Amino acid sequence: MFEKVLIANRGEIALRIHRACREMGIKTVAVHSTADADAMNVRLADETVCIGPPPARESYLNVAAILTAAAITGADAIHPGLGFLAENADFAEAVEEHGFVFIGPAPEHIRLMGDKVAAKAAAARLGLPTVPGSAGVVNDPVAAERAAAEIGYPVLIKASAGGGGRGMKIARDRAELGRMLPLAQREAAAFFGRGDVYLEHFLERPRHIEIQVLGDGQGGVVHLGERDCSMQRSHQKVVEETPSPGLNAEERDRLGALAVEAMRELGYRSAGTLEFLYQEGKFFFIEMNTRLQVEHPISEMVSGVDIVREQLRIADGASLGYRQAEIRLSGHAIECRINAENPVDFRPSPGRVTDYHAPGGLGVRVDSALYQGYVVPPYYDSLVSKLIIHGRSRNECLMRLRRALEEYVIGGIETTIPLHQRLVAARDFIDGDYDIHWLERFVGRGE
Ligand code: MV4
Repeated sequence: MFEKVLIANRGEIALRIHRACREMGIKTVAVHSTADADAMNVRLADETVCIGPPPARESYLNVAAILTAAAITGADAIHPGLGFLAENADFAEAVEEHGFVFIGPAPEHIRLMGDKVAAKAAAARLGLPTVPGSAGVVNDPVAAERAAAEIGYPVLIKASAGGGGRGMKIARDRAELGRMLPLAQREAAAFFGRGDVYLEHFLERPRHIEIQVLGDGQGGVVHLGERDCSMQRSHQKVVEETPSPGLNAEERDRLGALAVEAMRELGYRSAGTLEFLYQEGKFFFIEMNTRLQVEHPISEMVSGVDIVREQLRIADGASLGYRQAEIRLSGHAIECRINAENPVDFRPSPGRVTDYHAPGGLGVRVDSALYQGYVVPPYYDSLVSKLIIHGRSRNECLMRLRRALEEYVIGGIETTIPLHQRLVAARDFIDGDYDIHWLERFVGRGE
């Protein structure tokens, strides 16, 4: 096993990775910007290296600085965490070229899934159902009209280099397609540096269902169940749960078998997530994330599998060592993402945490790098804590969640805890009756 791992990230996820390393007897190197010198993950690390000023471009995205830090500290491997460089295939290659192990998938798989058109074609080849859409990139308006007529309106114009919803445009008829296509192309070029777009039939009210997989790149693949991530606004997930209240056992098993078979065929290594839209009993693959995800803890809570530990073992060349039949998914888990934001208008609320008390008790997990006196910097993502609850049933999970939200004190900054308190009292959420648009309406109504 590695002796020393460099964690190329910050905040709660850097701390999460540090914890897995510690338990395995692996020394950690925290790299940090000048804004994060007092962060909890930096305090706990065995060694620390300041890699630049606050802007991520000059620190957490600074490949030369990170590789230099790995060299001078004698790290064996680099864990990219999530965001920043986690899905940058060039970074993964550079890590390996410099003689370090990249704790993640093969660079070719990161590259493949980063190109949404290529990813969709690969998924179809691997036997996954996809949304009816254009055969590939359509940049010509005449070809787009022809494709849309075939697919059926409404259609969604998506950026091939995109993902996460940026630059998508709906067209409900031919005239709208004519207006939206150049707009989508310009936005794609501006956001992602490549104007290529493709078309899909627009699903009006789907759920967002994703499935957690682990592969060892040696033929071993398991899934850890699905997660329902439909509770989102502005393409930011707010609450995630597993199992999805919208699926039955047959649908769940069908999705699991499809995902495992596809990943075995691909020879996938490390943790990954396949994203689907689910509507009227059908799944449609949309994207794959080739990284650890923010919401991975809910899958850990129901499976008992430490996903980061598995990433470390797999990167070290170990095989999975267990089969799907040995994975028991037990009970229900929900994660609330707590952001340093105003809970009504979602404006960022950085600053000093004057009071801090985290909830505890049976089935309660808090993944956070907050502490009393910590100053939340204004430069990064506003996620400051994840409250993760497990119960034997969804109802038990909800009762614990309500109690834990009442206990949680984060003073001095605004957080989204009050939003979560309103959510757990909402009838539709209690009933599990929501789709990807539900939260936008709930927030808009201010109920
Ligand atoms: C869709 C869709 C409806 N129909 N594709 C948004 C993010 C990106 N990953 C894919 N997205 C969507 N793709 C088709 N053919 C609706 C969305 C979508 C969405 C998906 C998942 C979670 C939240 C969403 C919010 C708005 C739109």
